[in-house]
Amino acid sequence: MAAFFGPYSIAREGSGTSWLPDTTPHEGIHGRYGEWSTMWHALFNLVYDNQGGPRGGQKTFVNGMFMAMAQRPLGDGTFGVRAMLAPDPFMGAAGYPLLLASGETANGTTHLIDRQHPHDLFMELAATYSRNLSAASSVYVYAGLPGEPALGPPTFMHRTSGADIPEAPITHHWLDSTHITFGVVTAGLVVNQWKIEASAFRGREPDQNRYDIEAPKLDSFSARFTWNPIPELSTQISWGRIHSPEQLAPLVDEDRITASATYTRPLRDDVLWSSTAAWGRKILRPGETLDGYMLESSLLLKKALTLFARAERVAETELHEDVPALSGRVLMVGKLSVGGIYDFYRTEHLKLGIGGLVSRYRLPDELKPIYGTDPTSGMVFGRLKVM
Ligand SMILES: [Cu+2]
Repeated sequence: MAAFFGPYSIAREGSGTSWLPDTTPHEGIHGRYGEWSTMWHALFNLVYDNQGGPRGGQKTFVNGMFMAMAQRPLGDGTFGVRAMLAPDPFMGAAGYPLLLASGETANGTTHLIDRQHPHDLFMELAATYSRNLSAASSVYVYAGLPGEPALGPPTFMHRTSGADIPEAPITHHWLDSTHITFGVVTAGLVVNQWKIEASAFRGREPDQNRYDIEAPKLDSFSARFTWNPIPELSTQISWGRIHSPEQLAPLVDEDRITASATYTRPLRDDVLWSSTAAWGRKILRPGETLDGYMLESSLLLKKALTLFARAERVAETELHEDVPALSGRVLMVGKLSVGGIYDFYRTEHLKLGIGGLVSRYRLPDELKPIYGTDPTSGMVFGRLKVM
């Protein structure tokens, strides 16, 4: 299968139009039907989640994704279609307990706090066309309803460093939360190891109805510059002007700036190591400027054992908006998750595994009365991966 956006290996392509390092494993079940090449893959986690402390909770749920793509040559280029679906809506509108996560809503009237929202059933329905200009350059367009604009790093479930971690990052709304947007058009230019692209998209986050296709609008803009200087490394900086992202704060716009680097390196003898460092800044207009930082790393050993860790820090205002004495304060919170997965059944295209993770937190003194002085959380999960 060719790359969707230019004359390079498809291993480089992440979610939306994002890039990963060229050393990324390209996994999937491939087919060929006349001029069409197809590929699909899937990952589902059955998770028992227990978040600690007074703000915690328990839940058993399924998350993950199914992704299918097809492409064919057209003129001097490649035409492609892609679909990605999530089982998340079946967990219910309020998502799952996740301490220090914030963003979106379950009922249209209150924020989801200390919970991760479910993703929409349709995460991506997109069409692409790229045209090669030379042996090392191309132009392309991408349109999605929904889709992912050129803003932020590759989404957490599509980058090697984070794809095996069954919980969402608490930095999601600082970095890659625009990955499901109802209405996106992106145009870009690839030259050698460089890519520059711009998107127009709908700024409003998906609403609490997770099964529908929402009305498209192109009221927000972003631009991203990506550079893969060596096969093991992909870097990006991006900027977005997001119109009225939050249903519950419709008069607030957001500027977002992100920078990230992903390093994926095959080590000796069937060992792969992948890490991502990312920074995101939300500039609320009107409102505060809030930074988020994330560092995550996964080590894949002999295709049977995966070890992972993710450390994050975010400047938060939403977590304590219902505590009158703290309302309006910007407080820094931190989280560290460490875990692993053992795949006890493996064939060429299928893996069945069991895993677990533990999370610890760094809380400012002001938040200890509401979160407890030292909450600890954990997840145990079974995983089915088709790739
Ligand atoms: Cu998301």
